[in-house]
Amino acid sequence: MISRIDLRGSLPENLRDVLPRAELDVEAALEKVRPICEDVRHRGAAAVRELTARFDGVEIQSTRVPAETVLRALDALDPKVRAALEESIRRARMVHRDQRRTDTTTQVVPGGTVTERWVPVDRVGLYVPGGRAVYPSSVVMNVVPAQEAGVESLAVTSPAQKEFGGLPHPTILAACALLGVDEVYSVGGAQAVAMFAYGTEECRPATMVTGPGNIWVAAAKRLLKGVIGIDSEAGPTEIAILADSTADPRHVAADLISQAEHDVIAAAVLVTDSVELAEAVEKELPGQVAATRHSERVAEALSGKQSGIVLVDDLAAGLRVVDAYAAEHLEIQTANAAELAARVRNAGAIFVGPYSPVSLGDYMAGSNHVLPTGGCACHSSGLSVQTFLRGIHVVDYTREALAEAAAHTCVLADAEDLPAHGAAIRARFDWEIPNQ
Ligand code: HSO
Ligand code: ZN
Repeated sequence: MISRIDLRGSLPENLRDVLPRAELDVEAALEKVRPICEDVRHRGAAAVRELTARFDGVEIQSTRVPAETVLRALDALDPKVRAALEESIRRARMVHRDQRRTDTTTQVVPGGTVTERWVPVDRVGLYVPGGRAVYPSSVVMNVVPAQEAGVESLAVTSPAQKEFGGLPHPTILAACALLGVDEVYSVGGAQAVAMFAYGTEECRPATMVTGPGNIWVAAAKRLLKGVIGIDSEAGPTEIAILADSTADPRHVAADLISQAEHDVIAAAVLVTDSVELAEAVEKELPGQVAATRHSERVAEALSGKQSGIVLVDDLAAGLRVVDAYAAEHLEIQTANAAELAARVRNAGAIFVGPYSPVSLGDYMAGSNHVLPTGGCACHSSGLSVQTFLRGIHVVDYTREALAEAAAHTCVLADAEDLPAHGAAIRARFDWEIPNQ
């Protein structure tokens, strides 16, 4: 069901290469996505509607969902789902509100200050996947940080669904209504990213597009980055668990299955120094997989080459492995979990101890679940308030403070053979550089 990778003995130099990982060929998708984006650029909403008919199999009159339809979706929402979404929003708001930045002013010299001013981007397009994956929770995870950052204009897009008359899934609409977002589009795939990048008659261009999506969305983000700001390109979901002999194999198996449930190419990796735990998890998996609703999908994900159980000599080696892997989600299920977690350097999010499973983070912990995948956690973070802010340096020097910096500035300008830079300083002092 799940393969074993035995790294006992010494760890190889090219650790990352020997670890299981899903391959997603975004480069290959670029060629298919390029004409789609060009079409939207030149023909606007008509192109978006035609592409929706071609790829989603549904004719839509307008790409924009009427605001009343968004609001009305709330009436049909199961009250239990509503209460759970409200609690999810409340917790996410608590965490993201605390991420807000305050401007800082540094006095470099008397009369010379630099202020870092945090300014939200003007308008954000948020992509929420549809189709097999209907994730109202992802609406929460995208919208809450943008709102807490102070973004004024927010638009959500999610693929048109045939069975809902070309609208996005009603739970997605209801989640938008709960969050106070009434600008919603029934557009998915690469054409959604192009719509936000270039704008159409029905949708104003956005400054930035964020949110997870399939390979076409990832390719369009890569292609249009620069025309529009993007967050990271989200790939298939991954869970890594670092566990020792104290971990409960039933929990470990359940957690691996929980993220394998997302996709046949989702990755589930257990790293352990305990052969007994590895064997117990291997024994536990078939029963739990057979009993789960999406057992075929889960079985395919677990037996794929992107998943596996990695055996290591000790937890120090385990730490090196999980750092090399840089998982989207990392659970630590060991005796001294908090202490080990503090030593991890690369992970999208870390889940500490037996009572912090990834599923909690997906919905209710208050943390964000839009996280870097594919090893990008070694250089990128998940969505946060920071994603939607820019830090602008505001430089304010008096004549005296400039005079004090003039000589050094002119020396560096000359050293770079850029004398006009120096002249811009000297002009202010009748072309005389004050002596140091
Ligand atoms: N685990 C997914 C997010 C999600 N799970 C949404 C359930 N719904 C990627 O972090
Ligand atoms: Zn999940």
